[in-house]
Amino acid sequence: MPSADRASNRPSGRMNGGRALAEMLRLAEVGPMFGMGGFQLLPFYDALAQLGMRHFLIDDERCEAFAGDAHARITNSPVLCDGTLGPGATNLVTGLIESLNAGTPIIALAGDTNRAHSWKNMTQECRQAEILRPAVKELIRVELTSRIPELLRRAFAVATSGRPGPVLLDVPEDVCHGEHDFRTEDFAIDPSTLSVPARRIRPDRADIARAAALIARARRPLILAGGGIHLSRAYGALLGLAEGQSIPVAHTMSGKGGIACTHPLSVGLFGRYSRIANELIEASDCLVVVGCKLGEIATKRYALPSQSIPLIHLDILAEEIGRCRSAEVALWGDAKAGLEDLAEELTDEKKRASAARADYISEIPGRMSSWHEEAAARLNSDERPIHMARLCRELNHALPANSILVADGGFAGHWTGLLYDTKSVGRHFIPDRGLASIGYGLPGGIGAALAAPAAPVVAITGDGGFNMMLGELETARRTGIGLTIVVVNNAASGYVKALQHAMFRGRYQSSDLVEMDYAAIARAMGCNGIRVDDPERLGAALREGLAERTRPTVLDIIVTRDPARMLPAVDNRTVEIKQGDRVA
Ligand SMILES: Cc1ncc(C[n+]2csc(CCOP(=O)(O)OP(=O)(O)O)c2C)c(N)n1
Ligand SMILES: [Mg+2]
Repeated sequence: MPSADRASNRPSGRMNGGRALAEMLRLAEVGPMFGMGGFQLLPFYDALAQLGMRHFLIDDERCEAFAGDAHARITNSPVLCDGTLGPGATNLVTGLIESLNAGTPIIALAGDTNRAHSWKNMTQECRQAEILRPAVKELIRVELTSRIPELLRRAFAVATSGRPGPVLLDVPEDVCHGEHDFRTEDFAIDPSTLSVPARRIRPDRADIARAAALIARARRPLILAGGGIHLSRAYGALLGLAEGQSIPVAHTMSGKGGIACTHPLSVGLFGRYSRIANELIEASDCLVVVGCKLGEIATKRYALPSQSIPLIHLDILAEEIGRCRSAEVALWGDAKAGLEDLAEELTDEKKRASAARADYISEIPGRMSSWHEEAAARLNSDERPIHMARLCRELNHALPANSILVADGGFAGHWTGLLYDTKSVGRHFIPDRGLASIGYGLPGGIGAALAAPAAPVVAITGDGGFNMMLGELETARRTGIGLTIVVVNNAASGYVKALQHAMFRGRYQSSDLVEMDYAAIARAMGCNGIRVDDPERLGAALREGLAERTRPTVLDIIVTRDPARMLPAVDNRTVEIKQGDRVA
């Protein structure tokens, strides 16, 4: 909505706090909202009904935060999640921390006690503001009905600026139910704060010049791209620098899709799991890290990259630079702006760089095909139960370029992080690497399917993660989305079982699950359900799921139960793991 229309559309007059909240969200054009009601926020629900706004009941508040997180990652605009006093608010914690760590813009609402009675053992009362405060970028307690528009405006500004994140408005019952005479001016909204990035800041010019000089001198520069590329929508700028200067690009799990995995300059995932990227990092003489925190997984527990390799670190949060690895040049700024400035500074180098780095660039296809040859037996395996690598290969074949794969926190995420290829730039792979909770897959898939109704959306989850969230199949069905849920059924908390196999000589404790028929469960819940134990049937089953546009399909995939073969890319029997080591 252009600002003029927004201004003429503003309400005025006497209304309650819930209505004021809804009116502001209407003007902000937030996408679908997710929540579960309770008494405190009911005026808000009533206003949504009167205004005809889209709001989805979710069966567990943790899931609404996950669904909202995936939705916001696709649209780069904040999503609203609401929870009632006490358990509703505390259930939001896990999902909000995912968004906080991943930099996803979210506006959360929590109902709180009526201040006339608080701290007198009111039902469901707890110290929720203190519990939620470290889970969000900012917690705003709303003390006056009259200040609702102003504080929601503030929430958008915080959620979408700098490193984005979740902002929670804690709204006491009497503030939500209370009334105020509002003026039209009260409902002003700054359109630039309604999507990420709200504002762009450019790195210092002198730092850009130093970084460009370092890149120009390098024979084997390499870009390490993180999730910040998506938040900054830096796709064109990344490709411009990579192609213009002949620099390959490796990515973290969250950074997958910064350039298409199928692009000749993409060298795939780096860090804990890698095809050829880690060896290229070790052989590099200049690393350009963009929108990436260089945390545990990206650095193989801080073993990568070696200290001797000069590193340029571009990040929107100045204090992230140098946290895990010192940087030769610190570029504080927006990823897109910084990459554009680097490319501009290096314009005169283009010709020389492409000639000087021709041999370097031509190594990549050779290295990739050696990796493919080595991995072929796994990727093409026709064993039963199904090999995880074969499942990833079938996903690569069946999913079109515009599809979105949401990956759960268990093995599913690691396997697909390593082996799944996005065929175009953008958020086509969504893993919950902020907090790496299991259970994100199904609700994340719901959020993604609502955000991109025209795109085929697949959520891949472990059976443990799916068990956690089974109730949300009801939500998925009610919303009428054509989501395909791939359940990696290994009848185990596989990650735990694999580590117990590798580190504790197979003394398994609390890592087995009962074998379930998830396809039958799905059918009983009114969804499509297909059980697959033959790898030859994977492609057809995926295509059937993708063809369902109005109800979810659960593909129950029977995968290896051998704990020695559950870790991606590693056969545990050949890996010596010492106590204290982490391999996954
Ligand atoms: C909420 C939460 N609890 C525990 C963990 C630790 N964890 C990581 S993977 C995993 C196993 C999950 O089992 P499943 O979803 O079946 O995936 P699998 O590893 O078997 O593929 C666990 C328990 C976690 N990541 N999140
Ligand atoms: Mg499992």
